[in-house]
Amino acid sequence: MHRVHTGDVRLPVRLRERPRFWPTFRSPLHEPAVAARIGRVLGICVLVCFGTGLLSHYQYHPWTWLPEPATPAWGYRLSQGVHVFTGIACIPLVLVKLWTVYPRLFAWPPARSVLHALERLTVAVLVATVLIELITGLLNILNWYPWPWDFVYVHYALAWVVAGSVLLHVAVKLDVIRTGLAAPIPGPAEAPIKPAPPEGRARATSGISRRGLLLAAAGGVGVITLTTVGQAASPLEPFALLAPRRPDQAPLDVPINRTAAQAKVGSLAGAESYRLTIEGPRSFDLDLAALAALPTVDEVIPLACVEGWSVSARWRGVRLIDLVRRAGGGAHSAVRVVSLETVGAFGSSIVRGPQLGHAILATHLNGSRLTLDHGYPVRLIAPDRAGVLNTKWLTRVTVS
Ligand SMILES: Nc1nc2c(c(=O)[nH]1)N[C@H]1C(S)=C(S)[C@@H](COP(=O)(O)O)O[C@H]1N2
Ligand SMILES: [Mo]
Repeated sequence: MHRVHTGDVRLPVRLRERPRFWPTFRSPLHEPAVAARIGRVLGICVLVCFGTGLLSHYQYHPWTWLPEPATPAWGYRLSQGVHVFTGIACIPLVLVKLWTVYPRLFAWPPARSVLHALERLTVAVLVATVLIELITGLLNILNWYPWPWDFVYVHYALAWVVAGSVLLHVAVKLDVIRTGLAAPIPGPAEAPIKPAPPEGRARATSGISRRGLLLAAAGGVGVITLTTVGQAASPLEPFALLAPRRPDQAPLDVPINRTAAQAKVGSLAGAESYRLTIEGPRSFDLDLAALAALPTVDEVIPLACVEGWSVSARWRGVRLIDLVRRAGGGAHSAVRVVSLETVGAFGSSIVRGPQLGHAILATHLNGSRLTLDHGYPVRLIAPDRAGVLNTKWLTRVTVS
């Protein structure tokens, strides 16, 4: 039989010919000029999202030799906000990008060589992991975890696979990307694309120009950003139609991540017999009256949740470092704050390094006594710190 040489394997001529039923695509919307332009913006969003995600992960699992910073107070708010909004912006971009390149799925022959087959496999991994990453991230924003595994762990591990696959993809496609970006896209005067005459079962798209498609992608990103960013940027709050938690609609202007009833701490936190125990070389207890008699500070510190909302708030309470000193510790101590809430991962957190000097055991929020849902009688708040680490309903502080 006659054979053609195609790199590292030889295909029989029979296989080289596209079967008659196989679809073909002729719309210029599927050209590399469009795919590369969307891909460039998408790639930047993915990398920024990856970098800010690493910063957040570092807060969760601090490297012991490098204590978390405390300044600027809004540092975590900014990096977390950028993470969530670049991630959300990726969703329309990925959909448009997949749409521009999906004809490649029907390339014939499906694989020209072993290397080509492997390359297609890496694209499949890239698409699958990006979609899982975006969907799990989005569901996390909606506070919905319809899976049995640990979100944080899977989201973090897959992020590395995504980052690696993106780099590999860019490396493999470098020539196509270069040519695509160099090819001009006609301006608004361009006539809508006429469908090419069908050949076999050819598919063609009509009605929208290449520039129109790029503008539509940009519009999609704009709309989704405008309707969500209000949960972190106050002037845009009225537009935050898609944001599940909006500071302007929350008690004391701070959204409640988890209520006292959900955490099953209501009766303990609200009890007259409440005591805060400080454990250290010189342990002591504070009841509500003793707590209220201590000197307080009043500071504006943002609260930034990994679920995408953040808000600046005024907190009043006792400096944690004052209690730590009284218990026999100091600025070098690692301090664990423990909640009345005993189930789940949010029951305690560690404060140390620069954050220890700035941390407040807050009893008041935005001028009012803390509500039960915000962590009454006392909760932690520290600057430049992940929201999840600002433990509510404290019962114990352990100095070591
Ligand atoms: N004990 C306890 N502390 C907690 C939580 C919790 O569920 N339980 N949620 C954390 C999270 S994820 C955030 S974002 C903040 C939210 O505080 P707020 O509900 O007062 O806004 O509290 C943190 N402290
Ligand atoms: Mo959170």
